Amino acid sequence: MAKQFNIAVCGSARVGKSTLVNAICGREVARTSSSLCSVTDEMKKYVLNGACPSANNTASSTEYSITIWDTPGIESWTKEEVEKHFTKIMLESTPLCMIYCASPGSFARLDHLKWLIETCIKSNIFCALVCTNKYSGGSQQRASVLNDFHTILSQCHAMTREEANVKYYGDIGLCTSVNSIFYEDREFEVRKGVEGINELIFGIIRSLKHDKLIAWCHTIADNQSFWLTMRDGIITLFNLCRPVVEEFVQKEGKDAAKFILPLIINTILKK
Ligand SMILES: Nc1nc2c(ncn2[C@@H]2O[C@H](COP(=O)(O)OP(=O)(O)O)[C@@H](O)[C@H]2O)c(=O)[nH]1
Ligand SMILES: [Mg+2]
Repeated sequence: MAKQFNIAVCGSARVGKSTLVNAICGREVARTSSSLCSVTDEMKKYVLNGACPSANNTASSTEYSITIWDTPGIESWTKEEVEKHFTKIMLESTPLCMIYCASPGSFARLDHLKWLIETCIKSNIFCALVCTNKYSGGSQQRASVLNDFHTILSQCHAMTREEANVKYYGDIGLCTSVNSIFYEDREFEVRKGVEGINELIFGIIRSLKHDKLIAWCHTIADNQSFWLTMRDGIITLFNLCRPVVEEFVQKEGKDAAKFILPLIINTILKK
């Protein structure tokens, strides 16, 4: 039987949740929409299936299945809606990570987000708060979203690190801003490339442990750009956390190592 993992993506309609999921996975997993009438009341699930060949190249492989839960395109997140949808996700699965998206100027209510984060902390679910489509509003609006994220996370845990535009709050969560696809504003002649995606993925890698880390690596396995760009950082990181990996291998047995090592080795060897 395949190992099952879940990731929850939350936030209002059209803030860029589906676009972010595709940018993280490095391929088109979720359908995005520019249409204003794209609002549906359905919970969407994207299932990534795959198998990881064993380290010694025998025929055996470990199968895995990762479900990404996309909350419905509701217009505004009332407390009841947030609780209803997230409780539904929690009943069906315990996500390894909750990715909350808000774009500059979008409707983001701190009290709702606080409930969501507190619920996640109780269940040991890592929270990544992302200011999506960062150039879609002014820099002040962007700063205000990031400031809200910082305020709410620092109420739960003091900030422990800030690096590459990512703020970390212990093993509870992080916050950052991204531009998931090319941005162009013809009127003001502004053009921006993809920004912050690799840093977000890397931030989550360095925050998760054990089987959650493995599942996250599988989620981003097809993201060539990430593995190529962040190669040096990944090598350093896995050297640094070697004791943890060794402890894990001892505890969980060789199967776990077979699961993660080919993935890391393959990506590190790629030029
Ligand atoms: N340039 C740019 N456009 C984005 C970004 N994120 C979302 N969009 C656009 O915003 C619209 C809504 O995005 P979508 O991912 O469907 O939002 P969702 O309803 O939250 O899933 C689409 O037209 C996307 O192309 C981004 O980071 N950069
Ligand atoms: Mg969507």
